[in-house]
Amino acid sequence: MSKFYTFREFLGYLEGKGDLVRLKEPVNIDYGVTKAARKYDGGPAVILENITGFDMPIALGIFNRRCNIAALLDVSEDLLIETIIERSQKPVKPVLTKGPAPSQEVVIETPNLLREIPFPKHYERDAGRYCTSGVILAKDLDGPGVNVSFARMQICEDKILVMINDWRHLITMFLKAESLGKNLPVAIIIGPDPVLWLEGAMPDGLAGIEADELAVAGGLAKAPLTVTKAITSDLPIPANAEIIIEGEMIAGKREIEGPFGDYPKIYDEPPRFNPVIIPSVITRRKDAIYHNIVPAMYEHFWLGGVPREADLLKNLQRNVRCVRKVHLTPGGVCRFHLVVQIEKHNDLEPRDVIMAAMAPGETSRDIKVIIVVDSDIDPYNLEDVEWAVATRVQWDRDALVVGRLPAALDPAAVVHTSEEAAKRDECCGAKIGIDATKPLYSGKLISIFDKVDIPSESE
Ligand SMILES: Cc1cc2nc3c(=O)[nH]c(=O)nc-3n(C[C@H](O)[C@H](O)[C@H](O)COP(=O)(O)O)c2cc1C
Ligand SMILES: [Mn+2]
Repeated sequence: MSKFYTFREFLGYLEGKGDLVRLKEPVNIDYGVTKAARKYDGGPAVILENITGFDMPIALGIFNRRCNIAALLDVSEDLLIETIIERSQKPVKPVLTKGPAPSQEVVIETPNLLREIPFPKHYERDAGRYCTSGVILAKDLDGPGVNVSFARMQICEDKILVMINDWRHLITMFLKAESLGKNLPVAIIIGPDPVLWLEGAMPDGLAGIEADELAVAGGLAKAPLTVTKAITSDLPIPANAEIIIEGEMIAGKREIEGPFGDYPKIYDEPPRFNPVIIPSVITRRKDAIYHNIVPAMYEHFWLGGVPREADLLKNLQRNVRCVRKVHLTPGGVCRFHLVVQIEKHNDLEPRDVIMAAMAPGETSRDIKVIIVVDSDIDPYNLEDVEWAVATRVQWDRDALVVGRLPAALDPAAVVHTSEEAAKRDECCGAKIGIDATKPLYSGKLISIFDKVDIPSESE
């Protein structure tokens, strides 16, 4: 069995290997957290111990490095994506604790959210203070399973405005409850067992709407999550989380949310009429740590990108067997630019890969550029990928552009979407596929595509 980490155990693990710094100087809740995160972006995790006006520390950058996610699953980094695919298909049901739950040590009724928890304001034009690290638990009215998903939440004193895209399970569940005139009970989990974050970012292709996502998270850890009963609903909630906000998503209610500086490093600000959560109770550990994800930094990219790579690899390999590896590059904010490595048997396979990567799906929606490379190119080495593009592509033959496909949070697509469509939140954009593989006949001509080298006996 691999090691199972609670949130604070994982912080302890990072600290133990020198991958966590503690900062004691005062940090302002407005922009100060962003400033500190910038300094350590892509580096060690950080605990800000002194947030002005709050007793609670803030932890950030826990997934600053891709290898931290591999460490969480106790696998080597090169097996990370395959491991996520494999384990997501072997759920392990949570166990209900009979004893008191650490996540309910303190109970705060009718809370003032802005006073109780140090939610930061991250960027200049953000509409306010935001919760970026909470995963939202909800149950379909007819289904047994619990859904888990991330969504950005604009925090007001007594309510939460939550941005949920049209195609999420969470919104499907809410719309169903709403059509029956019912509110949807939810629990927002901050600082859960970190496998639950990974699960909360998992696309539909790995955890369908019928899945019990607490069990999928258990599958990732190869050990059950410990849960307890929520106070104001029958949702099972993680017993070892740092902070939990219980509440309801209110039927018939929408309010304008945003702008918000999001993962593409731009402000997302069409007028978004988003659902409203009214909190009933906050429960937390006595010495709770708030976990914050600063948008548009590495923790945000890896958390979004790694589960998406698993979704893509599974989907592409099902459709086109020559696919070996996939990489959503950090320069493309781990969403927009995809490199696919294949073992080519046939000159048309790259086109199949390109079409499969553009086919409808949660991950494909964001992808704008697909570069297909041969097995001698390392898809994680972007200089290598660029070299393949430089030496193997003829643009009139090897590029395939498809226009007017669904897109999300892409500013270049937004400006090309008609006003009428934008009103319906239908953003559409173009995608390009680039076949940067060698043609199969090349070996018969001369070895024109071979990389320069010296004889192996000279090494
Ligand atoms: C840090 C982070 C923030 C996210 N924010 C949002 C968001 O604000 N709105 C949204 O619809 N999806 C957001 N997502 C993506 C969804 O959480 C993710 O696709 C999830 O699989 C949706 O789950 P569901 O379909 O089960 O509801 C975010 C993902 C991450 C990793
Ligand atoms: Mn789901």
